[in-house]
Amino acid sequence: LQMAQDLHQALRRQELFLVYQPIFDLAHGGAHAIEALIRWRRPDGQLVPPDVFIALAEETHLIVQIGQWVVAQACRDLASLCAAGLPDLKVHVNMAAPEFTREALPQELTTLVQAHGLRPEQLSLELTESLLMKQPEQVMAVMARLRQRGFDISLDDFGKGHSALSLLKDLPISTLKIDRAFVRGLGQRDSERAILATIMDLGRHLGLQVITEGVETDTQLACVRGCGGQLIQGFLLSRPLPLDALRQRLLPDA
Ligand code: G
Ligand code: G
Ligand code: MN
Ligand code: NA
Repeated sequence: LQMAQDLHQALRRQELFLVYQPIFDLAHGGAHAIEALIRWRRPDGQLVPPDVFIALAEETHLIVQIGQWVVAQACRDLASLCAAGLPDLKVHVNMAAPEFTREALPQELTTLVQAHGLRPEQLSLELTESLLMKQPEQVMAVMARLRQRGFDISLDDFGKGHSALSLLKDLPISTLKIDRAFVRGLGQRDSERAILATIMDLGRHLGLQVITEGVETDTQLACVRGCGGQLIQGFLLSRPLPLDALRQRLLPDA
C-alpha cells in the first residue's frame, strides 16, 4: 500500500507534527492541560486526517515508533511551556493498543519525563474504552504499573463505547473524559442535561477528575458549568493550535 510506505517515510522527513488543544479550568480561567493531536502534512501540502493514518499505522505496527515520537515531542514542548511560565501544566497524549501494551513503556516514560525535568503526573495517557474492552486484563495491568510510577491515566471518549459501568470502579485511572456526544444536545432537551450531570457525578464519586469534551457553544458551556463541570475542552474555548500559537494564547505577555 502506497500510503503505508509514505507514512513510514513521513516520520523521518518530518512531515508529522503536533497541535495542542487546551483544556481550561473554569475555577481560574487558565489552562489545566493541553492535548497533543498528531497531524500529517504530505509533501504536496495535503493534510491526512489522523483517523485515516493512525488506523493504518496500527495495522503496520508503525504506531509504536510514531507514538514514541509523539510522547517525546509532547514532553519537549511541555517542558518549554513550563519554563516559559506554566509550571503546573499537563500534557495529554492519545495511545493506541499496540503502544500501550508494550512491556517497556513505563520505564521509557519515566526516563523521558526525568530527562525533561517534568513530574510524571504532568503526563496523562489517554485510552479509549474500546481499547480497554479489547484486552481488559492486559490493559489494566499496564495502567496499574503506570499509576504506580505516578503517571496520570485518562479514559477517553467515555460513555461512547460499551464498557461496563461496573468495571469503572476497579480501573486504575485518574481522569474521565466525557465523550462529546453527551454535550451535543445540551440546551435542546432536559434529558441530555440529566445524563451529563449523572456521568459527572459518577466520576466525582469515584474520585476522578472529570473533563468535558466537545463544548462548541455558549449554551453548552453554561449547561456544563451548571452541572458542576470545571475542566472544559472544545472549539468554543480553543481549537487545537500549533505550539507557537498555543504559547501566544496561554502566555500572551511572555
Ligand atoms: O485531532 P482529531 O480530532 O482529528 O483526531 C482524530 C483521532 O485521532 C482522535 O480519536 C484522536 O484521539 C486520535 N489521535 C490524535 N493524535 C493521536 C496520537 O498522537 N496518537 C494516537 N494513537 N491517536 C491520536
Ligand atoms: O478521540 P479524541 O477525543 O482524542 O479526539 C480529539 C479530537 O476532538 C481532536 O482532534 C479535536 O480536533 C476534536 N475536538 C476537540 N474539540 C472539539 C469540539 O468542540 N467539537 C468537535 N466536533 N470536535 C472537537
Ligand atoms: Mn483524546
Ligand atoms: Na475524546
